[in-house]
Amino acid sequence: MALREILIVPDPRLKQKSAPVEGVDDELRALMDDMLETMYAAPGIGLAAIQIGVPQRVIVMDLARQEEEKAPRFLVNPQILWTSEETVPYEEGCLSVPEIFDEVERPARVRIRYLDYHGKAVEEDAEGIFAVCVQHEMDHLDGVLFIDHLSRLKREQAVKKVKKQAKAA
Ligand code: K1U
Ligand code: ZN
Repeated sequence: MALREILIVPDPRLKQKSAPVEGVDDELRALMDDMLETMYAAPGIGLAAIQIGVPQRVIVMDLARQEEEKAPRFLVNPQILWTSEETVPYEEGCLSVPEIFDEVERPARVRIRYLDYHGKAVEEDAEGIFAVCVQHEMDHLDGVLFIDHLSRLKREQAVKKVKKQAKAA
């Protein structure tokens, strides 16, 4: 396993659309292992492959609390089959937009389909932080960041702040 570098805004690679994966093999599992290690180290609760510069439709997540046992999830070629009409606000963050947090409104519940770590097709319903995180990560696969859901002013301020942080580092 290896730690990978996380891309930071305004890196143009974060705006690209990721391609579907052909199948789940050992090479893809090695990528998912690297992504999980990178996400835990950050630390974060989710990571899309494009955030480490790999334009493939792959997501890792772990929503377990610190005191709980690790519960990694691997989502390959995820699709949203249904979204609730009800929406909920959640204060989101992103490892590619460090130290910026803001409220985004998204569907409260979604039904998703994906391939797991072993290539098995899974269909499940998500709600709460699982629904928020899966929608945030699936946005990454289409080149969309959570700040793209904010006003233009807030988005530009966020990118400016991240650039300033990078200069100071
Ligand atoms: O960059 C990412 O996509 C990961 C992002 C996921 C996310 C967070 C909040 C709402 C939606 C999606 C993060 O993990 S940001 C860091 C974070 O939320 C966190 C870090 C440590 C402990 C708990 C949370
Ligand atoms: Zn993100």
